[in-house]
Amino acid sequence: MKPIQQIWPEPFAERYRAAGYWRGETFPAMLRRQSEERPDAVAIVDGARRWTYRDLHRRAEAHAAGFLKLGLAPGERVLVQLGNVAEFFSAVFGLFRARLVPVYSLPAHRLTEVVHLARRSEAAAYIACDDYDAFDYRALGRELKAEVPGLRNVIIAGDPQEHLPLDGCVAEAAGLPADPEPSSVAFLQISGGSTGLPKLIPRTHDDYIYSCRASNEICGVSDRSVYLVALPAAHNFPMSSPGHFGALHAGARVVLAASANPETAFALIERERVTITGLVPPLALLWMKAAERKTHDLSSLDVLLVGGAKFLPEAARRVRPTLGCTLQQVFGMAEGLVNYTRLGDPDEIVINTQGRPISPDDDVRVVDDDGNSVADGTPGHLLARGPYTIRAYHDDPAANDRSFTPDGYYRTGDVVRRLPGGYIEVLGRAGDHINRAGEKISAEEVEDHLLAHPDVFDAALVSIPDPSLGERSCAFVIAQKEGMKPSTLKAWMRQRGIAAFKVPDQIVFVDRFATTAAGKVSRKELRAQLRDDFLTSSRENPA
Ligand code: OOB
Repeated sequence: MKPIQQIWPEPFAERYRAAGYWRGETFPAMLRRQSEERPDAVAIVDGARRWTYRDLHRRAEAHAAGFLKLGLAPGERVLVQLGNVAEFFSAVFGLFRARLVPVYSLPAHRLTEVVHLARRSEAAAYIACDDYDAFDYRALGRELKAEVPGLRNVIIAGDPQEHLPLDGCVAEAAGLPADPEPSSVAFLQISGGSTGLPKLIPRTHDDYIYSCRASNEICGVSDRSVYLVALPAAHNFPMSSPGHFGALHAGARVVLAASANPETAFALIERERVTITGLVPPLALLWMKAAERKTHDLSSLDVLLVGGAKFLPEAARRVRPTLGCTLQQVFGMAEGLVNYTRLGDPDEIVINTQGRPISPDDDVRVVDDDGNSVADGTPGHLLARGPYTIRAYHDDPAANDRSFTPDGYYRTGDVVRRLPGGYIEVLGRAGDHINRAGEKISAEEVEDHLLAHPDVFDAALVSIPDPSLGERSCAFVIAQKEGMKPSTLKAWMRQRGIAAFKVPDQIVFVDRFATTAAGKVSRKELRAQLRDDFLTSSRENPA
């Protein structure tokens, strides 16, 4: 088993400790502290279930002992694909306590993605819901186990069928090992991924807890806050910006929404007096529209964080008039760096920028194609280094060479402008990925799937601006055979065992791809050209 680690060069680690960012706190210690300080305060609300901090702590300890009793050994990895359910928390805190390492998979992932994550992380077990959002994860667990022989246990919350019940994975907590080291890896987050399948992001207790704690301060989260998890709990945004882990760190209450649609979410905001939540831009648009009907009392909502994709100024301007709360834009990434507009910022900043970094020690550079710093106000590539930004992905030397500079900056892949006061305006992506409502899609990965079809000769995936999704995906395909239909190819893609958001929104068949005089174009140039031609022709011939 490959060791999992995240190492900052010692002078940096020393500075981050000395500055008080890394305080030697771990997730198990954090939950224990809360269960001692506020045992009866409600930590998790999932439908009719309300778990206090004491409940959550006891359940986590029992699971920790149960997982070890199953034969899982400290340091082993466990793929977690749970929806927004209370068990997400008891299982994940149980894994932390047993020194097991959760690997977060999104509920939308299908066989291709979970197999990749399980193999790359060498996962020994898989934890999922029986059924969530009308999908049966027991069947997925069965296929996963068949594909990945090293994965020994499939553990199911709810009706397990032939698998192990999560409820049954409990034992007497006496004799648990000591808490993990604060500098050890707490979990593997997954990258949005601009090339190929998701990469694994090892985040330490020290660095992640710092980002949650600092986010709480920036977003005004205290033990009186109520955080609604509207986005998938496993995603970095609702996890740490300030997210459910931030909320738990503050002793606040976490309310789980099974869906982010306004009907479900508004009812929860009213019932639980939710004070803060986070959304991707298309959902924020939907909420603003739904709020016009004034069906629910949303007066408890203080702060709405919007991020994951660019929130346009016209939409940002409407947050307060429609939802009656303060907007905070958030521009973050699972690799680390997170930027927020601040609560007291003037409207013009909140509406037009994606915020500024969390930490005084976030070392952010904006550079040209040759790596030279550009003047503030000039577009360039964003590089980041700091107390909660990783220095390397897990087990991926090629990605590490591409994604990090020799002096340790993470190449975010984002093109930005830095404005006065260190505020950042995101202009777009340098690479070819599609940011579809906050879900990141790698052009390369989808093209690979399309090329696997026997009748597809070549394919290029590009992003097209879309009024509701921000961006949608459009595949240009050269078919080997006459008469292939977009719907047939889409249906075939859906059967490939990939997350549904990766199936192209639109497929355009073309006879050939234009090439340069030399007969060669890079994939990047080809995608750019197809996109430009498409946008020009749709402007000239609007539908
Ligand atoms: C968040 O994390 P990821 O890892 O899914 O995606 C990161 C990428 C960024 O590199 C950027 O391309 C894009 O998502 N992004 C934004 C944005 N926030 C993220 N692009 C424009 N405007 C924004 N406000 O998406 C994430 C993680 C933590 C907090 C918030 C979002």
